[in-house]
Amino acid sequence: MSKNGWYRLGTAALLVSLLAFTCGCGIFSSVAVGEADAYEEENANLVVVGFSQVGSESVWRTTNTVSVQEALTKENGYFLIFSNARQKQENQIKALRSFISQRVDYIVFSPVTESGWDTVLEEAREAGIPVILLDRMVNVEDASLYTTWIGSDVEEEGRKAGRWLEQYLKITNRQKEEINIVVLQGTLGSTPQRGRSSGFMEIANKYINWHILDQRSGEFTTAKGKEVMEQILERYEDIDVVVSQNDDMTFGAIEAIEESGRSVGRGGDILILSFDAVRDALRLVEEGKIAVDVECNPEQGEYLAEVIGMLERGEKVEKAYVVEEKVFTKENVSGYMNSRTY
Ligand code: GYE
Repeated sequence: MSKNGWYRLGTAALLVSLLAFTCGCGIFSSVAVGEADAYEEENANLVVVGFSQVGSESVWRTTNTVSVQEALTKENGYFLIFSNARQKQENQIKALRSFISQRVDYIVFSPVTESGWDTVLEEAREAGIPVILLDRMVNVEDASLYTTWIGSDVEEEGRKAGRWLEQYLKITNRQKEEINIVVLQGTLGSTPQRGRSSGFMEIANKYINWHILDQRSGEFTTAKGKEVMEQILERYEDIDVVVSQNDDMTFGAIEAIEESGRSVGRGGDILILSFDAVRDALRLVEEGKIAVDVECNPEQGEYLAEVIGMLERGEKVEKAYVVEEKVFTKENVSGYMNSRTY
């Protein structure tokens, strides 16, 4: 449980007791019956979880998927039904309805965008199935339509990027300069796009010399990030800062910038501010190509298992669980390179 910190929930002891609870049944009590019956009995004791994931648009996302799959294993007492929505809300709604008709014990989902969930969540409630939101949020009239949410404070992530730029301009004596900024946004209407935008703007709005030249969506992917950055580079001669709302778009943006003959980095033409902090991006922080990378922790599987364990035991859960995150720059990144697994 030490990985990235978990400041509102649980202890290692809680996780250990969860494992003891979920592994203790079925398997050992089935010795006297036939093999098929034993199999049935073993599976009957599993907690059935339907998980609708956003897609596989980024390294962050695939790490998040693996984290859930590794936590909700049969050995740990779970039967996981996984569904990949390929970044489409209609696919997620279909997946949720299919989980409802299969009468799963829990629905877990990371909503691609925030709006449009009221009806299907009502259906889940009518079926008596608790819904756990992972990573992204929904915007619903009635908050009791979901049981709890586990994720990151993406608004604070946006502020962290803004504060870094504020400090950097201060120490390099550029506070009075006109600073031209472009924002590569993630999926429009998604929690990280909205939060990282508003958090960054909260800082940017304090400075009349920070100009947001343009904001466009690169949909959290490298290909789209590159395409959008190319268009922006053609349109604007003088860009000082690119705020790219995830590392995958950053990889594409850096390619586009370098192909246009401009350079990235503190001594270069354009400063890159990025989010997620996956290993390949941390390497670019080390090389100086990404000026700052605000961490977003995708390893939420253990926390999810812990929360389901609490619900299984009839314990009260909080409405929100937020994971702790760091900020990486050239100054501190080397200490973290070896332990980064994704
Ligand atoms: O930053 C991005 C991903 O929702 C926080 O989604 C997540 C974001 C993450 O595709 O890489």
